[in-house]
Amino acid sequence: MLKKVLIANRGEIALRILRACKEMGIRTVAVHSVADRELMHVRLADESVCIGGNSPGESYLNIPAIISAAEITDAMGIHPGYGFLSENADFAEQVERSGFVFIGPRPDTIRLMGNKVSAKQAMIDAGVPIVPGSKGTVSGAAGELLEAARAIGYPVIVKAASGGGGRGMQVVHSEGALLNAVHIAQAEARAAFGDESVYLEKYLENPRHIEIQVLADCHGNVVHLGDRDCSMQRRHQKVLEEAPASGIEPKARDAVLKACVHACHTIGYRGAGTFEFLYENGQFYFIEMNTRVQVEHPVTEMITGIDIVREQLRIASGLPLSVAQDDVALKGHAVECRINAEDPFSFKPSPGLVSHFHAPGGLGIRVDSHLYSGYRVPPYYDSLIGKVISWGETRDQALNRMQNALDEMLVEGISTNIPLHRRLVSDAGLRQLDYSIHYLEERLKASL
Ligand code: MV4
Repeated sequence: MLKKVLIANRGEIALRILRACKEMGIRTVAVHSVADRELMHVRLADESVCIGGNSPGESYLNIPAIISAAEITDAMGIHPGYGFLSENADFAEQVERSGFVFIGPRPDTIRLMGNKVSAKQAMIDAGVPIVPGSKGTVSGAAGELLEAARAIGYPVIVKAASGGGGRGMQVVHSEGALLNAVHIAQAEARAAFGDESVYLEKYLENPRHIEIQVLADCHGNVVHLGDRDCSMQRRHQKVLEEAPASGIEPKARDAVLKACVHACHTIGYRGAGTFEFLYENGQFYFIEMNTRVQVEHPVTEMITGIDIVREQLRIASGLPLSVAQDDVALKGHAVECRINAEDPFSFKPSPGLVSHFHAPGGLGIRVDSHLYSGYRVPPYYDSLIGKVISWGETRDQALNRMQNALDEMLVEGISTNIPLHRRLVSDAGLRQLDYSIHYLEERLKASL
């Protein structure tokens, strides 16, 4: 077992990783920026190292500083959390070359999935259903583009091969708009990722976003932990997630779960991973794979009883998964509300002093948050200040418990999106499963 782990992240996920390490008897090293000295996990870690200034580039994205911190503290493994360097193949490679264990997939797997075109090809080879689209990347040549789009059928979507998470996409409804959209997408992709390659897909108008959690060890064992529905989003930021996804065709779900497990075997996947799909008219269409622990992993933990971070630490230690597929039972329903320090109407970030914090509780309620009374939310990082997760025997019970939890929760001194969540969990469209990925933005326009 890894004896000492460096946590290369901040906020709630750093605390989440620290809790798993402590439970397993693994010593912890917190690395933090100047502004993050007062973070809860920094106080609780066995050792801490200030690795640089407040901008992410000076600290949480500063590869030499993080590896130096691992060297001086004699850490064995590095857990990247989510965001920051978690899906940076070069970081994973440098971690391993420096003699540490990267707690995640092999660097070449991260690279394979980081390029959305090679990820889709890997899924084709493994028999995972994908969104129909161009065969690989497309050049800017008019003839090739028009032919590819005509074969797919309009509307089409232009995506950056190095993109993901919704950046640099263009929807095209007719032939006349195609060339210009491709050129815009290429310019944006070059500016954002230093890689102008783009590809085309059939644009699905009203899908849901369903994702599948997997775990794979280095002994050839792979399990899936069921699915999640992450359709409730605004500007590509998830707001509320659930497990399991409701109202999915059982045959299509069984098939896609098996296909994901099979894909892990064919690519030799290692670690925790998430297959992202669009789901429309009873069909799953793969779009991307995430090679990290996700913000919404707790909803899966709540319905399986499996600690995903603990499994990551076991896998990185060379141990087998603690469960076989037959041991994985999905029980009840879980909902997660992401709590952000932001104005609930304008969505403007709201950093500052949390004068008072009171976490909700009760049966079936979990709070993953680094907040405490007197904590100052710094303005330099994303606005997630915690997650409230509820579990119930049924979806309605989970949502009712969430309603109570949100009513109890107090975060004073800053603005949060708790008022938005209180309206959302009682929203008729959400309760009746009558939504797509566009639902929340449409409801917000109608001032939910
Ligand atoms: C799509 C799509 C419709 N059709 N691809 C956005 C984020 C990136 N991961 C993929 N995204 C989309 N890809 C096809 N072929 C619609 C979206 C999309 C979306 C996907 C998931 C969750 C929220 C979304 C919001 C807007 C658009």
